[in-house]
Amino acid sequence: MESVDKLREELLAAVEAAGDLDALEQVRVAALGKKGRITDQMKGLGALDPDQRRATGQALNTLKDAVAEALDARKAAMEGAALDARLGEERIDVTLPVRPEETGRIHPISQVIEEIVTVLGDMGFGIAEGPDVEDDWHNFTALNIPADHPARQDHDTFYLPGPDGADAGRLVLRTHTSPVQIRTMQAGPPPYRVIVPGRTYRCDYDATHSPMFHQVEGLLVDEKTHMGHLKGCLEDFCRAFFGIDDLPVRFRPSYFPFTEPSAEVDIGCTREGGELKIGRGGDWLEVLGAGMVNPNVLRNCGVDPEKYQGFAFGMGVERMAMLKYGVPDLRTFYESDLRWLRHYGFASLDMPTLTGGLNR
Ligand code: 2U9
Repeated sequence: MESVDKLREELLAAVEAAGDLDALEQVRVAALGKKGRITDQMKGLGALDPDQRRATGQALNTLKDAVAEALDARKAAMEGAALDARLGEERIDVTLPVRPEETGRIHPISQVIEEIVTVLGDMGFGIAEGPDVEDDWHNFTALNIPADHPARQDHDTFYLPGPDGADAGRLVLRTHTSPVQIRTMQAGPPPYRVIVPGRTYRCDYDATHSPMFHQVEGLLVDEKTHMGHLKGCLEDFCRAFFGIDDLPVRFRPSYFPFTEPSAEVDIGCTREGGELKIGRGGDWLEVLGAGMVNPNVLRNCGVDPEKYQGFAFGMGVERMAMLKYGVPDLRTFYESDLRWLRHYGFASLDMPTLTGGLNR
């Protein structure tokens, strides 16, 4: 048998002398492995007399623990030093600006919906959504649109064939988002303050019309709501959306079956040498339709028009985007031309906020 003290001295010295993790592992195997020196000594215990066996056994166990502990400590020190060295070498310069990347662009339609919703959401409107495929009652009848109204005619509206191909019971691709306001009113009692962004469908196609387009409509119904509320709301909206504090806004009488009185909303602009400029100036540009909700519409939804009044408005998202960002042809919104999107699109982190500005 070797002297336990000598063995301790040698093994601890070997642990200290190990220069790297591989060398340390070799020391561990040579001391504690199956054929290691401590294991060897343990195997020899059987040849000793009982008193010696107990004493040497205890001493070897203590030695084993001490060597294992020294190995662990040395390993932790080596790993700590390696980590310190790496951290010293691999320092990241967080002051470097991000590299420009091809990360894709936000489509102007998404951006403008987000901008409209940001302004109106801040005024207290909530967002409502509904189906693109509607029934005749929600899309037309409830909105006080008469049976012989041109909008109902086949050449303006996409109809889906009814049961057995009949006209009766046929469904329709909604021609406006207004059926969502009808559904909102049917779902519970007033007051209502909702805006409805969404896709709409009309059988039309040229530089300013597409068979699928987007609208944002708004509805507010409460007791004592009047035209002054409508005017203030839309004046504020136009000024915030176009980012012009003193933008002239005017209300011009119009007609819609679902509102009475009705108005078209114009903003001030100039047209010089064919170039449109929104802001000051003696010319006008139509941006919205609006009015006080027709009492028949309220009644159709179970709302008492003697007690409640409301205002409503609607706008075409493509038109708002074309005016604000100077897009000349509506059809380009749907061509998926990447060069166009790089030009007219928005960076993904440039989402609109009222404090940061709507179009940074
Ligand atoms: C309910 C009651 C009234 C929504 C309104 C307009 C006027 C309007 C057009 C703008 C451009 C459609 O995209 S566009 O062609 N919209 O002129 N929309 S009032 O009136 C409603 C809606 C729902 C229950």
